[in-house]
Amino acid sequence: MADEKKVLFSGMQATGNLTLGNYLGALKNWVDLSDSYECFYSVVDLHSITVRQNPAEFRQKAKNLLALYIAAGLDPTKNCIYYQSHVSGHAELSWILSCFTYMGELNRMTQFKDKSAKHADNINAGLYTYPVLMAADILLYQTNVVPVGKDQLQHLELTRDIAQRFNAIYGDVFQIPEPFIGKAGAKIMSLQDPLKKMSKSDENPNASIYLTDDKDTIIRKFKRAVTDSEANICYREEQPGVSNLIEIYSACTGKSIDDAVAEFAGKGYGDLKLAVGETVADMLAPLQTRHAEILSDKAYLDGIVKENAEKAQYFANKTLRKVQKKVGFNEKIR
Ligand code: ATP
Ligand code: LTN
Repeated sequence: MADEKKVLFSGMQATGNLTLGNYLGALKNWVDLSDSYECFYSVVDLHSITVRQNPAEFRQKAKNLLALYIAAGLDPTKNCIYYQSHVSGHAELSWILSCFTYMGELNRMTQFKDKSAKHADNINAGLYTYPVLMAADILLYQTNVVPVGKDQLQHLELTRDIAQRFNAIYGDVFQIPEPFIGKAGAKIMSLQDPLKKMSKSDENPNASIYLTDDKDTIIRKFKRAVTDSEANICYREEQPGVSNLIEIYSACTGKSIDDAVAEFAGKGYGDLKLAVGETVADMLAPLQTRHAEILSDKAYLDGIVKENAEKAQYFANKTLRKVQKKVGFNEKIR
């Protein structure tokens, strides 16, 4: 790439309202990293149809998500922000890579196991080959780093294995990507069951803080957060609920875990919950305002979508052509 910056790729699915977990575990890190890399941030809509979607709602959710990337602070003139479905190379490379992926590898993927248990009536082949499409997303742009939450590490390991396998046969075609896990907020837990990760598909709305929740809702949800009966604010495995609140506080304020714990020494759980609630609400307020502004400006958003899809397509095609040639497809006559 022109300025020799390293390449960063990441994506999120538009399958529901984004949660504080998505923000602290992914989006916030994306913004922090965006100046240092050549960045591609995709709304991975191809991945989303592994679960049934209502078309009209899905279209709107994907648009909301794309606007949220921008509202969170990603400059769409510097970062390539686009819909995965607008760049055909993702699906094309995915097919090729699926021929270099073993069933045994896919059988081990925990996300597949979780999602098949959740959607037992629709265990489709796309759900199964989902990690191969993810590998294609990453390898298509010669990505160096992939910022994700801890839950995606297994998919990234598989991506590296596929890339190394392909390179061992055909030479150095793919860059081998590294995961990037943020220091704070790598795994935000459910407010109702602190042993489970906060997830946008959780049926209990009190379990998650949505990025669109207003201040009252946020404070109410934190007040109801499940803690324990120790009545002592500590950050330790035996107190997962309280530790999660501390983790959230630390990720939002930038304070270390130790400083956060020290700040609440001698205080009660009620004080902690209120402080965390207010901090989160204040952090989200400007993002919510900006999000509404972006969504109301159709011409602006359409321009971004078009320009960035073209940019992504250009880089994607470079890798795709090389791969097609390496595996032995005849060249297209142009
Ligand atoms: P779903 O409930 O639909 O599976 P999800 O909320 O788990 O969704 P994803 O779309 O799978 O979210 O993930 C988007 C990004 O957010 C990924 O990088 C993922 O690692 C990160 N992420 C998701 N949940 C959390 C969490 N609780 N804590 C930290 N990071 C998270
Ligand atoms: N599988 C991821 C979303 C995703 C992704 C990617 C993340 C699809 N393609 C490429 C990083 C890089 C998820 O469920 N969060």
